Amino acid sequence: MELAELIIAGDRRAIARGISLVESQAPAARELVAALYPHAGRAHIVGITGAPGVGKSTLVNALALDYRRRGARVGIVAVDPSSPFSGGAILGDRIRMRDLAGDPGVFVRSMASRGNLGGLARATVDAVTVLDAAGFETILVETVGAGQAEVEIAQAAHTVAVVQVPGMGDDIQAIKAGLLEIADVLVVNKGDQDGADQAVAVLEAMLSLAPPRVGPSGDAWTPPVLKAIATQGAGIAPLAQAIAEHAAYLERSGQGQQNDQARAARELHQAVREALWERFLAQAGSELAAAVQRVRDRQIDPYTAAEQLLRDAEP
Ligand SMILES: Nc1nc2c(ncn2[C@@H]2O[C@H](COP(=O)(O)OP(=O)(O)OP(=O)(O)O)[C@@H](O)[C@H]2O)c(=O)[nH]1
Ligand SMILES: [Mg+2]
Repeated sequence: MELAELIIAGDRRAIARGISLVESQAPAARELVAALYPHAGRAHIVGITGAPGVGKSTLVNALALDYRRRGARVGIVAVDPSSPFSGGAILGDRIRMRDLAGDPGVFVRSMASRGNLGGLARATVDAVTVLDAAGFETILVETVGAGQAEVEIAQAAHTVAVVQVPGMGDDIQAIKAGLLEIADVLVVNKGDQDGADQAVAVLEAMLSLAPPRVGPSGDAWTPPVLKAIATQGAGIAPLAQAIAEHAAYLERSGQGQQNDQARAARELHQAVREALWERFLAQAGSELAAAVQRVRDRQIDPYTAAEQLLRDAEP
């Protein structure tokens, strides 16, 4: 059987090979994604994002156990843009996720950046496609922070949970504005530490200042702020519930369809940009390097140089 067929049939070794392939971004990865794409699109994709050490992996682990208790198959992708090598953080994730080891209804995979964040975002989206096509109903994607790659990854999720911890107190930089914007659900984890209720209050106050999020049907979504103690499994069922409510909101409000449309446009536009650039590079060759020198020496401005190169590269 072909790799794609094996993945669709849920073969674990094939899934692992498929993810390695998309991670390598080798030419064969495109063929695999092409074969899997029509079979994906059924999973609910949940992004779990937040600063290093806030407890994302512990939360993901607890959430996955909760989903498993209710019989759903769960795929997990942990993205670690900070570590270009397979470093300690990833090993840590693997160890913490040991509760799930050996469960055939769970598939856990860590992805490292190898120094190319754009490539990481794409590889992660493709890895999610592999898990989606393999029939995992819920896919949890753990990402750190709010850099460009994380925002891209978050945009690929249907529901984004942003994780914070107490102790941000009066500190106004409590949550980066960008993170608040992408949050569909907010979690104050480490609820066993001082200041958790205050952190919840601060986030709720910030949310009350944000414009209401109204879907096409006029139905609004207000991101809930939940408290959790991931290490004790506390607050996990309400988090799963909030994620399910957001999924239901996406469906009934038409917002989900609108997001899907925007996502499809973004992914296609990005693919066109990349394909055009690659084609241009293949044709421009040494002329591109020569043009860079002329721009550097101010013999020509970048815009005119670009026009000339594009004209010359025309097929
Ligand atoms: N006190 C307390 N500690 C927690 C809680 N949740 C997680 N931790 C601890 O916080 C530390 C970091 O947890 P992780 O789950 O690895 O956090 P993370 O956000 O995935 O970390 P990175 O992936 O490295 O960004 C670990 O020592 C956890 O045991 C909690 O609810 N309360
Ligand atoms: Mg982690």
